[in-house]
Amino acid sequence: MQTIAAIASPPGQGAIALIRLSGLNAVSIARNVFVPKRGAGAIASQPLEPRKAYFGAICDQGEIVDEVLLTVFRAPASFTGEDVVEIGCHGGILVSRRVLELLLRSGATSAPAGEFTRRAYLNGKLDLTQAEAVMDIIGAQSDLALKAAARQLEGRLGDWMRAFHDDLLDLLAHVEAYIDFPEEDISPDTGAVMLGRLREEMAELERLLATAHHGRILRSGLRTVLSGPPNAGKSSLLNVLLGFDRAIVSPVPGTTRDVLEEAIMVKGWPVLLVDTAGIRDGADALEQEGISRAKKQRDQADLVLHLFDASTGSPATLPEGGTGSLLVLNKADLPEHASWNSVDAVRISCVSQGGMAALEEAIVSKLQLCLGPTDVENDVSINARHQDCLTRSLHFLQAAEIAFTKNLPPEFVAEELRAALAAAGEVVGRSDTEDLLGRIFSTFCIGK
Ligand SMILES: Nc1nc2c(ncn2[C@@H]2O[C@H](COP(=O)(O)OP(=O)(O)OP(=O)(O)O)[C@@H](O)[C@H]2O)c(=O)[nH]1
Ligand SMILES: [Mg+2]
Repeated sequence: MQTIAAIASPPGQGAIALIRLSGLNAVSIARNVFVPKRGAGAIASQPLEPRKAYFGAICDQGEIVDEVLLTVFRAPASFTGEDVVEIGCHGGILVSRRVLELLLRSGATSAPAGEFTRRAYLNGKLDLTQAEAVMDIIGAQSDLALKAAARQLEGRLGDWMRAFHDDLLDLLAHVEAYIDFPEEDISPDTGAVMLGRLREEMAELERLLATAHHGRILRSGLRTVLSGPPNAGKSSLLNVLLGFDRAIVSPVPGTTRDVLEEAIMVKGWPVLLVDTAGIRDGADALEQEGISRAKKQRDQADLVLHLFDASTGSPATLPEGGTGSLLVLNKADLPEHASWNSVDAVRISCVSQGGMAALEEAIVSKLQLCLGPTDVENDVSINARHQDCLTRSLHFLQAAEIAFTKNLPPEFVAEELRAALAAAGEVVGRSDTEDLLGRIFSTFCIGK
């Protein structure tokens, strides 16, 4: 593997920039351009001790580029599991680029995106869920998303998956034993115990799969679609909640055509606001396209804010209430039309901004309803990739259950269990054949 180098801090100006090297030649490449000023490392023949910060200069053919702090981490005790050197230079765009260029000229190659974490995974420092958690931590937009990502980095999901994997492997080992010793029939008692265990595993998996919804809301926000007739004030509300003029607002009905999406925080919860075209009959072809997009968005929403202009009469039928629906009456600064008087709704005004706190409260309580009885402070929450692997795993377990209940030969059950293991193993990124062999021949007492 090549020794890689990259600027690890974000582009732009700051107090400090961090340049990172990883690979077999990381230390020798760094030594080519680094001249320590003090301490043992200042003598060229003496190695740089790991985990010690050295003050010195990065030099280009004798000319100082910048004064830096350099730290060496020796394999395998580093983030990537390889030799790693971190160089903290001054946080200028040009200076950090110059340091990187020097390292590349001295033999490092430029690291592709995610390469440091990929190497950490390949070297067994992280499992796949932890590698993903690194990205989640960097991308976290809310306290809760950050907490969930930190739990995942800690290995909570990985631990869960390993326990699940081991239980399933045990079950498979038992089934395999009956394949290897066909003269021993599975007794009805043993069969019932095994089926019971299989069902327990399925229930566990279903519980974990149920956190996908929760995980999606934490990662990308509660998908909240602003829907309603033209001129109700949907785009105005988007702008008020965002705090700046994002969408065009006008008294002409049918102003919004395209779907606009913006992420906001509502009392610490991530919400993805979606502004859509006003829905009405008799629109021209262009507006019709907007309306059909608006309806599609409404169908995909976690929460629909049904917005109406309270100064005009209410429609003959009001949208149905429920977990994913909230009735909002706008323009409360104007006299309310009598037809709304007995209607239970959140009343707001985008002009006076009255009622916004109540609206935020209502959105958060809907969000909590949407999440269901999960413990957001403690539960793991899976992402879309995990959901895909685990859904496939569950399908194979269901097939195994059918094979079991139909008394099919154990080969059929084993086949499905193996497929379920492989699919679940993709979550943390492990291969199973070796594991299974180890399990059967060491811990499982097959020679009885
Ligand atoms: N008095 C009053 N007028 C408002 C309020 N909110 C919006 N308006 C006005 O209502 C008109 C329509 O507002 P928009 O936000 O463009 O309405 P919309 O629902 O996005 O309309 P379409 O994009 O056409 O579907 C504009 O003239 C706004 O200034 C409010 O709370 N009070
Ligand atoms: Mg609009």
